[in-house]
Amino acid sequence: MAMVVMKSDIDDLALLGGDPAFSEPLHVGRPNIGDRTALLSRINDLLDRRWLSNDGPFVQEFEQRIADLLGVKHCIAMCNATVALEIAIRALGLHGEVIVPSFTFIATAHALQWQEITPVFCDVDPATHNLDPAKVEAMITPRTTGIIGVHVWGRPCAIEALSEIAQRRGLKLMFDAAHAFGCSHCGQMIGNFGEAEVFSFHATKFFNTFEGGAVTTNDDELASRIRRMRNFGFAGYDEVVCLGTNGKMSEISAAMGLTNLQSLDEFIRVNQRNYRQYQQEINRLPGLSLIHYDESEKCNYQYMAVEVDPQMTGLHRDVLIKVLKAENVLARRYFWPGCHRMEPYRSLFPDAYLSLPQTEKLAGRIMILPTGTAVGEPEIEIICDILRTAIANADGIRKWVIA
Ligand code: T4K
Repeated sequence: MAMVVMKSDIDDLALLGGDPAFSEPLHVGRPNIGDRTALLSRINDLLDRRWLSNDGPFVQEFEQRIADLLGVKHCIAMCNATVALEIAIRALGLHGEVIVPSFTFIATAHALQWQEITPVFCDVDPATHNLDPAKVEAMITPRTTGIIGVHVWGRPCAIEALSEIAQRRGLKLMFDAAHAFGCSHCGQMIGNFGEAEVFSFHATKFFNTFEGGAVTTNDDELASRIRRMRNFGFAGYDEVVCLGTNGKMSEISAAMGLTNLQSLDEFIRVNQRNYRQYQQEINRLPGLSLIHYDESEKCNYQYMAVEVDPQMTGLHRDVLIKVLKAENVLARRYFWPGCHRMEPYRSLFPDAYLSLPQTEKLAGRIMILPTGTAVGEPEIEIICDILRTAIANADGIRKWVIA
């Protein structure tokens, strides 16, 4: 990655006419890619076998490896996490209303609405960015059948509190664990909680299978139902026993997954190193705070989520994102503006924001900075210099942005 000057003066900033710090864009979701030779050899194998999909040997091996890694009885690999969510939701028999956070990727809500189940948006705890269990109970109505917690940034939800509510109120509980592959809670791997958990192995996740996802569960009967639903409802060659869809993972995705599993520890090590560097640098900057990862648990450190307090920085999060973009640093605003402010939910529930004050605040303050194997020490140092220079010159930048 070619770079130019360090940023120390307001005139150095590209937004104000300086040269961009990076000659090529620095992305948040740059894929981690493991051993190419191993991947190409697996691709040769699958081509030689002429077995490209439909529960092939790589998919079976991949599922077994994931189940072993997570210590869970069943892993059902899927084409992506959105379809995996849809299938898990249907297999659990959810209907009517389901409580979800609005502070999540749109797929969590869409997976419900797609099957005409109403997502009821519940506010999050500002300390964890996850569903606030104290607010969940008030959202339950006679139509509620379940709760979907999301382990946002890979930090586990309030699992015990949500389980207690679900049990007491006779609701199903599942988790969108799209961010939480490789993370643990109280020493047990995410993948074991609720009735089922759903992972994403999309290209932008620290562990990817190009596109992909999985449902994990310790429930034998639920696992069989999900397997059948993933394959059109087939129970044998000619026998269809239920409604199903096509959620299958392809062999080439499983080949990528098996290859990337070999580098999993390395990907996590790099993310952790980046996290520690960001932590040191960001926490010295007034008004910026990097989320805290519990290093006593297993953690993938994949999202460098920074909360911007505009009162202290003198700059709104969106202005900082503009400053970074001019330097070719493509920070992201996950999950702005919140699902409730996106269609169809904005039109369906125009007043939802009234019960989502923490979601609204967070969605306006979080920015995600680049990490992963495409980012190293020098890049992080420059990104933090840009932020430092911008905050130190907040007045000048504000005048420039307003002009
Ligand atoms: N639940 C939750 C909580 C989720 O966060 C997600 C997905 C899901 C469910 C559904 O999972 P999947 O059905 O996708 O398996 C990205 C990802 O597409 C999405 O998977 C992810 N969450 C979400 C948080 O981020 P976008 O719209 O930001 O993607 P995009 O195309 O803007 O890419 C992000 C950055 O990565 C860009 O700067 C470009 C870069 N990039 C992207 C790809 C695909 C690369 O450098 N190389 C690439 O191959 O959603």
